[in-house]
Amino acid sequence: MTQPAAFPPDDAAPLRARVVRADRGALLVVPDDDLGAAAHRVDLPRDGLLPLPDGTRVPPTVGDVVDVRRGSLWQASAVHERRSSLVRDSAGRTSLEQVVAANVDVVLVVEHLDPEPDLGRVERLLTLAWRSGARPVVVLTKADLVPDPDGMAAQVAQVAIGVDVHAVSVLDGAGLDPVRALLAPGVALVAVGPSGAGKSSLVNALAGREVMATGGSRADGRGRHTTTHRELVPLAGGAVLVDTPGVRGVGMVAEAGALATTFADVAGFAERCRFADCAHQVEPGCAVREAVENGDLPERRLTSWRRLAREAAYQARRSDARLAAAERSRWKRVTREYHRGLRGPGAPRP
Ligand SMILES: Nc1nc2c(ncn2[C@@H]2O[C@H](COP(=O)(O)OP(=O)(O)OP(=O)(O)O)[C@@H](O)[C@H]2O)c(=O)[nH]1
Ligand SMILES: [Mg+2]
Ligand SMILES: [Zn+2]
Repeated sequence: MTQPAAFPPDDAAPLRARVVRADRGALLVVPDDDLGAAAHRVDLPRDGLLPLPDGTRVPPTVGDVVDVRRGSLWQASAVHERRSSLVRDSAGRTSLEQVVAANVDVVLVVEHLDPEPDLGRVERLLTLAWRSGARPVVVLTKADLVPDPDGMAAQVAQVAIGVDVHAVSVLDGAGLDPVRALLAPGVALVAVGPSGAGKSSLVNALAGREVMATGGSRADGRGRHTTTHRELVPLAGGAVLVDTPGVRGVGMVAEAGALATTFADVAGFAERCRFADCAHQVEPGCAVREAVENGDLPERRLTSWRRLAREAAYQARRSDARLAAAERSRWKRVTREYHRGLRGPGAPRP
């Protein structure tokens, strides 16, 4: 990749750059004040981590604002505070969470209308989106393949409380205008959803040109991921969008507030339960179960809430256990250093 002499400047002041793509040892970045510019490669420290303002070292992710300096090579040296981070559960070596995208304003929860939308998946992705600090918007794709896209959108809207739901087709352009209305200059979006939902097709429609490869027809309706890495794409009008590969299962990341926002209906009834810590199972005076019995709350909402709440609780325990282990090893180290200090700097080991 070519490196114009002016990028980054060859002096002490770091350049603010936006991460377009994060790979193991290197980043692709663009100048933060010119997101449509050609991307450049910068190296990462050997451990692949960069410090946040509070000193924590994290793997930089797509959408991050990083400081880039010129040494013998172009090097990323720090990550700026993230104003939002879309986090998913990960079985990663160094962390239980993966930041899918940082500094996004809008999370597009992309789900197909054909095959039928999976409401549980929409609820799960909405919860991740609410937790991120960005605003979720649901985009239902392939409206051209179903007879009543608006009726289906209305059904999905019932599980997407407080969220705009748009049925769109990239084939005939139906429904795209309200999505385009989100694309103000400087706005960053991320598209999440299952493989084959049409995320990359939507990105291309919004960009007005073929920026991402899209999948061919899939005889079995599943399997092959067309997009294989996350990437920040400049759209028409100065907005940017992170396209992501569809993921089969997205684990929950514990966060009660986000769950209560996604399930504002359940949370509303729960305020009237007799016990503040009611699990809406067998407790007497449970207003949530009563609402289900009266038909005021669809039963699948309660089932769905239970499933995600259980998962979030499991996650919380897992991350507590990990924190406790980290704390123990920190104390071991501190104690060791303390004893070493008592022996004096040059003292021989016993
Ligand atoms: N009929 C119809 N087909 C669509 C529409 N949007 C996408 N498709 C088709 O759906 C298939 C999958 O589209 P992609 O955009 O590659 O899906 P994706 O979500 O990016 O998938 P991954 O990259 O694997 O996560 C392709 O064959 C598209 O042509 C639409 O609005 N209408
Ligand atoms: Mg794709
Ligand atoms: Zn209850």
